[in-house]
Amino acid sequence: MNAAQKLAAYGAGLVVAFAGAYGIAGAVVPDSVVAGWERSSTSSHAGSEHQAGSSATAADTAAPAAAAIKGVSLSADGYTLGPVTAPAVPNVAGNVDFTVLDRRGEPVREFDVAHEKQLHLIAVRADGAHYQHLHPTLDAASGRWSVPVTWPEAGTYRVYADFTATGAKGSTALTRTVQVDGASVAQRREPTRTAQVDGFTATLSGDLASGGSSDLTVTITRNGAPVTGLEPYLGAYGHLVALREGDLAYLHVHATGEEPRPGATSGPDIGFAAEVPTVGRYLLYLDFQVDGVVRTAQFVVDAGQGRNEQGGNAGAAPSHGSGH
Ligand SMILES: [Cu+2]
Repeated sequence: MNAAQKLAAYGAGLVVAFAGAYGIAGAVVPDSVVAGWERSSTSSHAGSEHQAGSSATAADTAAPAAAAIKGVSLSADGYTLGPVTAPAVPNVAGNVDFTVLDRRGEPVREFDVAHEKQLHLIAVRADGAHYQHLHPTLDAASGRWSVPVTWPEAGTYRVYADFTATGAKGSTALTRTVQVDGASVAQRREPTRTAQVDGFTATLSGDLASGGSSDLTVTITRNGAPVTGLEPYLGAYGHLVALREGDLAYLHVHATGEEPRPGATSGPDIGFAAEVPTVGRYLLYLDFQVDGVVRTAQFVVDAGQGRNEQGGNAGAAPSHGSGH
């Protein structure tokens, strides 16, 4: 087939190509992975099963991966994040207010609970500083979400609404920018795998690789001693958000392992399965809870090229343990 014929056949060819991929690669691409592609979900709960079969071509795997990139648009999956009102200057308490609109422009009023909340709101300055993870409340009558916020410094902030509308096939992450007036100096982001927060030290181990699932472990210590009192937070012992430096694409990564039982504790390790779409630098934010207080540790990690993107197999499916 020459280039022109390929172009002409491209639209129909997509369907055929996927059907072919299922047929040829059915033995090496688990149904759960296909279902994941169809949901365009970045959830990593099934991460251990994500591996590209050696018989699948790069094109077969590249298209679903590209479709899974979230949090770079104010509109996706038939939903739109309406205008966001927020304090316009730093150090003034106010509210972040917004609605999620459906295809007809009507406010969405019904949401499913995911990770214990109907909607997760992430706010971070464009340089990766001043991360906040908030849980707005919904006015069910109007569909308006609201949560108190104070911006610590001026700058351009990105806010992400991560939600599953009732009836939707999966979760959606929409984003807008919020401008906070005043002078500001951007922080430079260099790779770091150790974070100090409130006397806790969080250390990240494991490597990020593009195109597949990467196992990461965060170890929490306090004064050099392992912390074994990690408490469940949002249905896990840790809550990890990854943003891709450059476009701040949003990757919501959750802890691996069983959902903790209420009252159970864990530590000092928290395991994650992370999927990053490309090589490059990623900003990681880990929320963890000890003694009822949620703290955030920040890491900066450079992702290398995944083995499955070099034509080989992604490797054996890792077995995921939860925190120990
Ligand atoms: Cu949340």
